[in-house]
Amino acid sequence: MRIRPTGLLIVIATCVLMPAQVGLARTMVSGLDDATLTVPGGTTDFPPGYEDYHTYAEMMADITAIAAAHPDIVAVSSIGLSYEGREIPIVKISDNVNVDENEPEILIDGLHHAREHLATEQALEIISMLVDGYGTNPRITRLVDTRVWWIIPMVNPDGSEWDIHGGHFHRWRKNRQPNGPGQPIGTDLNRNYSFDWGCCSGSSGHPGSEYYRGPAPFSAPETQDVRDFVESRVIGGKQQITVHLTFHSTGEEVLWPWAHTSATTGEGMTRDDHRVFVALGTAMAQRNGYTAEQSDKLYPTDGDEIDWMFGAQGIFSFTIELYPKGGGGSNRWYTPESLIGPETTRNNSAVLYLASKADCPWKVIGKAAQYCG
Ligand code: 3K0
Ligand code: CA
Ligand code: ZN
Repeated sequence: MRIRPTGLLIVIATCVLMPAQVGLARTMVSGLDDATLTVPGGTTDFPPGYEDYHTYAEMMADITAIAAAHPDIVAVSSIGLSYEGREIPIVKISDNVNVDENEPEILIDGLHHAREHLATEQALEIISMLVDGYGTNPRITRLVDTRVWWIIPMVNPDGSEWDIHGGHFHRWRKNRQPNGPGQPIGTDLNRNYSFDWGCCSGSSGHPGSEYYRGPAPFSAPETQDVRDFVESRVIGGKQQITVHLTFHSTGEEVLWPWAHTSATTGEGMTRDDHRVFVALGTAMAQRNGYTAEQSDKLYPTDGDEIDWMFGAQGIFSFTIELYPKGGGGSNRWYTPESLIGPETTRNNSAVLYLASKADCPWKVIGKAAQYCG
């Protein structure tokens, strides 16, 4: 096996994840005052009845504890800071986890959108599934041994904390980056990626919009962090990550690129690539009971993550919209905590299926020999 240097990642020392974690972030960031680094309004938990959801601090404590209990297969590091200076952690799961082995890689992220808290729970459930199944479930053991899993449970920690401040929900979507004096706050992180940024009426140029794309591609620290991490996985000219899932809510959908156009080919997407997307997406939807379709069919978006993942990095990338199905009203993101378990474990089979294809996604259309030698 090829051994590589650790590269760009900074391993978070265990001390960062204790209650003093925000203190450590403070030492790493200049020019920020205490107010920007504490939870707004002194919030310590989710609103009443939703306490089973993970706050940023609880998420950090959980993944650190899991890594400490399973140091052979779990490592936590950071992809960088949010606008307000919070570390954005990434969990690596694989055998020989401290070695950069030459194994197919799968990337999973959650919570681009602040109020979609179930997405963080989904990422944490996948971590638990892998760790609990390792050594007991043969399929999971094999998929940990032969893959590298990268999991970013909370891309938008500032937004998540803001959404729960003051003991009630705020239906917040964007990050918490200011847009200048007198302007509304925040960028829609899922409109801020550079691939065909702002091309196609799938985002807004107005800071007041929920879908504000930001003043420039990758103007948000959080999307920069995701970009820099993914680019750091290009080794010897080859992107090591082959498949990617980003979790959102709501709608119960499995969505693939393109998101900005109804075209099924072009801009680097071949007919075979499209067939791979349809095959993988349909197979995942059979496993979780969701609807499978091209992202654009839901509504066109531009500057979104999956278009960049495939268009710029060649990664087979899907948006999964979690429970509930369509409709659901203006509080549809706030799924009762009793459903966290059933509605996240529901996706385990789809996730394992995708990981099983990470060695050569084209094998699902019978073209492994042609594309993967
Ligand atoms: O790839 C996509 O189609 C993203 C869909 C996503 C979005 O960014 O508009 N839907 S959400 O905002 O309701 N989670
Ligand atoms: Ca490994
Ligand atoms: Zn979303």
